[in-house]
Amino acid sequence: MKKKLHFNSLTIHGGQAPDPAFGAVMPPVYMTSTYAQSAPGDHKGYEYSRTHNPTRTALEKNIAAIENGKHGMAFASGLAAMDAVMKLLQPGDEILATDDLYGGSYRLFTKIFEAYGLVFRFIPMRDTATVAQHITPKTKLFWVETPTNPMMNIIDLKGMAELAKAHNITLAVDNTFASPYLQQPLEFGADIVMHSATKYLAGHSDVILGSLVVNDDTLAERLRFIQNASGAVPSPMDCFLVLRGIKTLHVRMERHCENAAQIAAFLQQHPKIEQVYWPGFETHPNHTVAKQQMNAFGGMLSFVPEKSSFAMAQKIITSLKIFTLAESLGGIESLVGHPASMTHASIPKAIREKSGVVDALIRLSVGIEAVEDLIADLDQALS
Ligand code: P1T
Repeated sequence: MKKKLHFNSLTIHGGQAPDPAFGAVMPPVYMTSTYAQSAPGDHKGYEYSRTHNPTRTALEKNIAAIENGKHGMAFASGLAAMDAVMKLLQPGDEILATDDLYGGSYRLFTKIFEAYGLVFRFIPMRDTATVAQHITPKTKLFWVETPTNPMMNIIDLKGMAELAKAHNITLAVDNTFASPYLQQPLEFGADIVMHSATKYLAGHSDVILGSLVVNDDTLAERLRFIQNASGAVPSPMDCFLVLRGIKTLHVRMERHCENAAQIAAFLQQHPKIEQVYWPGFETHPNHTVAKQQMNAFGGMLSFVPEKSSFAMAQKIITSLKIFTLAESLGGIESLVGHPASMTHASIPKAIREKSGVVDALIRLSVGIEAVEDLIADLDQALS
């Protein structure tokens, strides 16, 4: 039996082999929509690029390898991947989703899929026992983000998987914030792991792409059917870019995590900061779970300035010089975001504030620049 490679080798070699045509070490970008057949149905495994494309196959195999799963699928965006998962369900089915999640996910669920009869309940998932209370015979899917966007809540993946199994519920985990470098949800018993590969997997803020990884053959077949039938697939060039990004995932993540830890500590002791949300703090409500299921604490953190002052939050955001004010996260460059007006604006104010997304909340995607420069930037903005 072949010995399984370590994660830091799988990012580079997982599912990859030199291209059979000329031995290209990187998978060529197969810019083709269709493939010649020598007789009807007689082809080399590829017929039409919505169904499959060799560059996409290379990426799909690689993503499956780094998530320690069997089947990988790539989509035109993270939301397109989620859209495919929702199409597994039937009208009347209930979905329990975490109450703190990406605003676009909330929008997809409530503004698109509710109209097709799916029923969503957004609940706090920090404590598995609370989740259990919301299960009904119609509950078919758990939608989990951990760490959550943007409050950095941690959800117990093993506990959720046990609960899901006991009630025959599918557990889907959005692993965007952690990346497979930090945690591999299938290992804890999740059924589906989803990524906005736009973020850490691609890592360079130059592409939009989504992915799903599953172990179950039947589930993979159903999702592949939806992928082809609905057609929200990425271009070969985008697949190439994400594949190239993944090859450095482990070294980037190491630095993202180191830098974020130092910035979290800096903000935590700063007199003008009221609260810092980062799962690496021992005082974080689910720090113990984070330590159990993650290899480190990630490159994301959120904070609120003193007195929860929106005016001060605005002043900090606009004073930053290295942190760029922009949507998205997970790229090599540091970004600052204002969830209430940007990534989470599609969640009604009263609902988003219940989960902590107040107007004064600031989110940081800590990049891999010299941490001294990042801390100096925050220091000058805060003064
Ligand atoms: O942007 P797209 O690739 O479609 O992915 C959507 C998505 C899904 N899940 C999570 C946890 C996400 O953070 C996102 C996208 N998020 C941002 C753009 C953001 O700035 O939070």
